[in-house]
Amino acid sequence: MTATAVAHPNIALVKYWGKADASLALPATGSVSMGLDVFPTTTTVTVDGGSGDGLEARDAFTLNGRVVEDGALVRVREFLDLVRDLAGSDAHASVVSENTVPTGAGLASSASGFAALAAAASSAYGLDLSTRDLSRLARRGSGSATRSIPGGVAVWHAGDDQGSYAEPIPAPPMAMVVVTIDAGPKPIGSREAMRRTIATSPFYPAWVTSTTETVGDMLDACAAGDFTRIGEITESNALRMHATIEGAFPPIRYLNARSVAVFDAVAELRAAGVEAYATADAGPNVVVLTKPEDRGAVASALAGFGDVIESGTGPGARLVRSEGTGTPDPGVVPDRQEGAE
Ligand code: 2P0
Repeated sequence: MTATAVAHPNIALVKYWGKADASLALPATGSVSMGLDVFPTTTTVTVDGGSGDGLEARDAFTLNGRVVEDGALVRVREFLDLVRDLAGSDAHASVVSENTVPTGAGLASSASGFAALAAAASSAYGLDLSTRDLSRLARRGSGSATRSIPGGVAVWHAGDDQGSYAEPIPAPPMAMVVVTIDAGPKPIGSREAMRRTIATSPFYPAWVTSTTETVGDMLDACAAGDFTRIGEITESNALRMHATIEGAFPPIRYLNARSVAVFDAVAELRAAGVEAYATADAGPNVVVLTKPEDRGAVASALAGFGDVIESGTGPGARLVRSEGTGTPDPGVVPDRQEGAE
């Protein structure tokens, strides 16, 4: 009853910022992302043979070789409770995770983390979920993890519990350049920052209305293979999200002077004829969307701003090992769209 899965982070081209239902992790709007092929998380879940009242309290979580005993362990246990409910099990588990994302730096470490945990835990508990149901399950761990299950360019649908999942969409070839300005923990986590934005930012209703329209525009641009339009929408939507967050009280500002300098440098690249568009999540780091043939030039141009990593479009979450679980041979997560729940 052991399974290992690998998942990658994703960067939203149209952002998720705000929940319609926190208990079911339903987003207020849809969102669209590109999965990365760097910063993988590898997670092994081993289900103990024993079971019984209270044993699930003994779930253990090791991250990058260190035993975790704080709020992150609580989140992992609550997620395992969901898996146990689906599997009809009360056995506890050990979770061992190697995460290469700079944790807490606003590069969505929870996306790859909960996507890998969803894939590994569901297999270790003997579930055989479709990609759609795996995406719905990952959503309950962390919203952005929903989009790391399919990988590639994906849309995460707003909707009810059944209808809120991510699926791949056709899109032109794309690459990203991640400019890590600061890999330290961010001052306020995105979950709390979302709550404060909803409660206090006067711009939030406009964010929800405009982003709902923007998702449609982005789907049209992706279907048309219009890279320029995809880039323009991406940068605009990121700045709208940050403006909305900055409108909270007390204010929250994730971008710093160096982040803004990267946005300026990207505008200069465009003026020089290189197609590049900047985005940023809940932290100061900037990610630049570009064409695959331009990624090297963009990375060189931005090398003075921080650590620069190039990424292509990455794969979906996949099982790499599965022993004694009764699930099919390890491989790519089954690409079925109909639910097994
Ligand atoms: C996104 N972010 O679309 C947006 C843009 C950050 C900025 O999803 O509360 O860790 O676990 O659902 O997924 C980060 O938020 O939040 C995020 P929860 P999550 O990628």
